[in-house]
Amino acid sequence: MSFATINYAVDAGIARITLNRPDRLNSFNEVMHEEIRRALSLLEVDASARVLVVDGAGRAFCAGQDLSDPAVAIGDQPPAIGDVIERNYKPLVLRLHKLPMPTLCAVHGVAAGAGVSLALACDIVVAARSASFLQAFSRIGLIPDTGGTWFLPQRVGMARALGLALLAERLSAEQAADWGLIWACVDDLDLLPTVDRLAGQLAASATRALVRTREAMRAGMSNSLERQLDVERDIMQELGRSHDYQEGVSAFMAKRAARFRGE
Ligand code: T3D
Repeated sequence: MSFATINYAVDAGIARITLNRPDRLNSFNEVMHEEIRRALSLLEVDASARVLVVDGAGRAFCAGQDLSDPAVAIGDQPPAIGDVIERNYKPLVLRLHKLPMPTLCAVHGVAAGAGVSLALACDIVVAARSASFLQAFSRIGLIPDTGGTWFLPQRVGMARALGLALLAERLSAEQAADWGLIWACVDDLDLLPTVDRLAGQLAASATRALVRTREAMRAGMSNSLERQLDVERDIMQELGRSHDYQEGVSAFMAKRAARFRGE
């Protein structure tokens, strides 16, 4: 299947969605949203895919919403931005959150607006040292969307989340890693090799255990300790019956590398 605004490929268990509108800094327009939806539909039923990598072509990761797109452009009538969110951004975040595989985002150049939120919707974010994160929303009279008001306070705490959102100053990749917004900041030349290495590691891991870990941690953000212990018990019960648990323990006992199937 061919795409005009993204690249999508699956190779050796690693699926990759590359935002590909470099002349507009990979900002989202309607076509790109529609193509990402199509790529996710392929991915959701692709049993060979064990990890998703999201990255961007050109000099930036993603500049958020394409402000010149007719769907949001300023005209005689005010745009129905809530409809755009409902149609495009909300399903994007929810589908990424529910993918049956871990997700990894590589950020280079600038990530702005919904571009930051897209990155934060992924499980692991690695950024090049020269990258930056910009909560551009308040500059145009909007609020952090695409989950921004959920991700930011959870990752960096309310004081920093509010500072980032209200002041709309660029946050360097190094500071983002120091604050816990992202997993790691690496030298620019190391970004691709690092992401490839991590993607390979995740693709060879016990996929269901990774996905259940993510689910459990999210549930733990709103559960009581007692309820969370129940969640953990139930997931452990399920995983204890999996091939990958048997394989992991057998490999450990035999002092060999595990060959997980990811089922
Ligand atoms: O209606 C709604 O908005 C609903 C959805 C909201 C979700 C959101 O994401 S809201 C936030 C939208 N994004 C922004 O406000 C960011 C706008 N862009 C910028 O502030 C800057 O471009 C950057 C800080 C990201 C990068 O700056 P710089 O100096 O590196 O690049 P540049 O020269 O500004 O941009 C390069 C080109 O990309 C330029 O076009 P040109 O002059 O070469 O023809 C610029 O207009 C274009 N571009 C960058 N971002 C966007 C964009 N075009 C349309 N929409 C953009 N978001």
